[in-house]
Amino acid sequence: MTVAKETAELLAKLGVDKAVLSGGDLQVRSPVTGEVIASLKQMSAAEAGKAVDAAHEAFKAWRLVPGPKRGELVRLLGEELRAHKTELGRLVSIEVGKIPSEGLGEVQEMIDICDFAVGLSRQLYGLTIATERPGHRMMETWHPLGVIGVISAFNFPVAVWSWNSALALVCGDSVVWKPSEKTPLTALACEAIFARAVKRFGADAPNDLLKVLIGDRAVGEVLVDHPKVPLVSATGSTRMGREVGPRLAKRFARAVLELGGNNAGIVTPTADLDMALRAIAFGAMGTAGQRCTTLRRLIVHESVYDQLVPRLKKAYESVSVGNPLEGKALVGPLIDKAAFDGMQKALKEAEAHGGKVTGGARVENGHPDAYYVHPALVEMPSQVSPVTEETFAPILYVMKYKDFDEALDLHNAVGAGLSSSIFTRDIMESERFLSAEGSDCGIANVNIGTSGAEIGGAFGGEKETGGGRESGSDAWKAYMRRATNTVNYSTALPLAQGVSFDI
Ligand code: UN1
Repeated sequence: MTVAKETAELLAKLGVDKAVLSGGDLQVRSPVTGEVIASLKQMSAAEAGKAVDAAHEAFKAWRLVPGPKRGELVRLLGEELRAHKTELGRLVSIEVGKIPSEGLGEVQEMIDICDFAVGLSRQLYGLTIATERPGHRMMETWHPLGVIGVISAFNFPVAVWSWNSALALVCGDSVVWKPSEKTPLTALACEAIFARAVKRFGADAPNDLLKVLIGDRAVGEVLVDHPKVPLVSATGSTRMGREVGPRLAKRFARAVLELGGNNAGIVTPTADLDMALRAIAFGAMGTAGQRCTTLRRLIVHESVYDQLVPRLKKAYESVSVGNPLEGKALVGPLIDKAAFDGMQKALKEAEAHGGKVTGGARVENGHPDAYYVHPALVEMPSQVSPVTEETFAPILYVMKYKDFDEALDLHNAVGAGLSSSIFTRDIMESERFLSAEGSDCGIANVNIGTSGAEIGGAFGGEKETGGGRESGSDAWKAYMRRATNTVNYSTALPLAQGVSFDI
């Protein structure tokens, strides 16, 4: 069966109307074979604006539904995702090229955040605060915010939507989603799955709680500039964030930006090298290097360099690269030719700066429009460009260090600040890495890799990663507005700070 045919069958099972899959000019390709698997119609900017207006009407009704009841809708969404995990996971593999366990893992991440949000729906707590005035009570209340704009990237085409939407929905918000142009089919599948949850939920769910915008940059811009969208959560490159951030700031809208990562691991003299090797291999080569949390830099103590790096090179040389749908390879394709070209350019530049490259060549598989590569390990004499930049491909730059302060300096000396890790059995090193003078990233790990975070923690990073936090912990607060309330239940009117104003 061709990939296109399998895609059509999966979409039918997931409940996507066949009619929307052809007749448009947005060609969707599977990176697995490079073949076109659908041609979608794109929305105009005017249609996108109407979608936001409709979602705003939905918000006005949804904000009045009690939080725990809103949680019930997300519970149903989690049930629908469980029921369709196999099909949706497979569709992720087809549209993004992920190996089966990673396609399914992405859907599991959606189910997990739904469970989290259901619990959260009964825990949207505000504080009661001591007031300085007698006969008064002060408290804070969290209210729904409005239409939440979600702009997502190709590499986690459905999980990132779910992190934002599960929280937004229990917080009383509606969602307008602009998926990557490279992965609109998984978005249409999520829309159909969500529609089923809404149907089961019944009449208390307004229409238009979720709108999906299929189109290019122009429809994304509608979300960014629309006065009825008080928060845009955008995942993508730092370049994209530099455009989106100031536009949102201009109209005082909130931004949750989850941008590039240039994540490093430090391997210290006391590291368990077997464990480090496995963690590095998954972190750097998994998902073909196309996670924002992918391990891109390895900073290795000179005393263990010659034990670790030759073993790593062997792992790079022997890793299986190939068709993820056949289920044996560990590394699937890059998303497209541009990703392949970007990788080759970075490798050339690294060589020009004295880098020694292992791997990096294209793997032919009989599909001229599919781009499979051997992951590349590059031993670098120093941390210069392209090491300092994020190249969205499986390249791991390896560098040596002598003393721990130098390792920390190297670690923090890049623009991005998403994820980080240290491999050590020395508690002082581990604690320093996690301390105020240690890793400057939003995620800092010990004896595990940089990627594969669980949904329970807040996800995001500092500096050029954009500063946003999604998913667990108290990330929900970005999706609500806080009101501080003071109630006077006395018969007097004392003013705060001892001010008197007797008329
Ligand atoms: C991303 O690449 O945009 O931590 C998200 C991880 C995944 C999410 C990655 N849970 O690798």
